[in-house]
Amino acid sequence: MRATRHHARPLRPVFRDRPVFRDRFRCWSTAVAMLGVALLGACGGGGDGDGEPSGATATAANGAITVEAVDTDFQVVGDGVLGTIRTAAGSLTVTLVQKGRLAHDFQIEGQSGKATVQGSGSTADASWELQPGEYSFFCGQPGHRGQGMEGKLIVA
Ligand SMILES: [Cu+2]
Repeated sequence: MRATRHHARPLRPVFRDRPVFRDRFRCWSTAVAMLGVALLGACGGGGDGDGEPSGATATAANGAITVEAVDTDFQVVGDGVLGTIRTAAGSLTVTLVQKGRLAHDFQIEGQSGKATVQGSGSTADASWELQPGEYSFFCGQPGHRGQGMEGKLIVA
């Protein structure tokens, strides 16, 4: 039975003498450091209020970002609930990856177009041309947004 998606990960390098594991650890620790920066960024706004989504902030690189759809959240690839996406004005392409069992989509409030995934492991993408501003992103499947499949999109 593989009922959970928990991965036990070592907290510190235990295979210092073995290059393969050392490299793997370095990669992993870089990811953790990046997530830490993202979390700091999410908290660094100075308490600007109630509308703040919980979860990590992820920045789209070169107008593209990959988002995982888990059944009750959007997540940053690798780990963590996605709360906020930051991107530069212009084109944004979101690749949605199905990591759950229910159908999911990714939409931006007030913008047409969406990426929809169905079967396990499927991917879909959609692109938008965005002016600077704050938007909301969400899953439009019935009930999903209310369960937490939403976040903020900051276009600067
Ligand atoms: Cu959904």
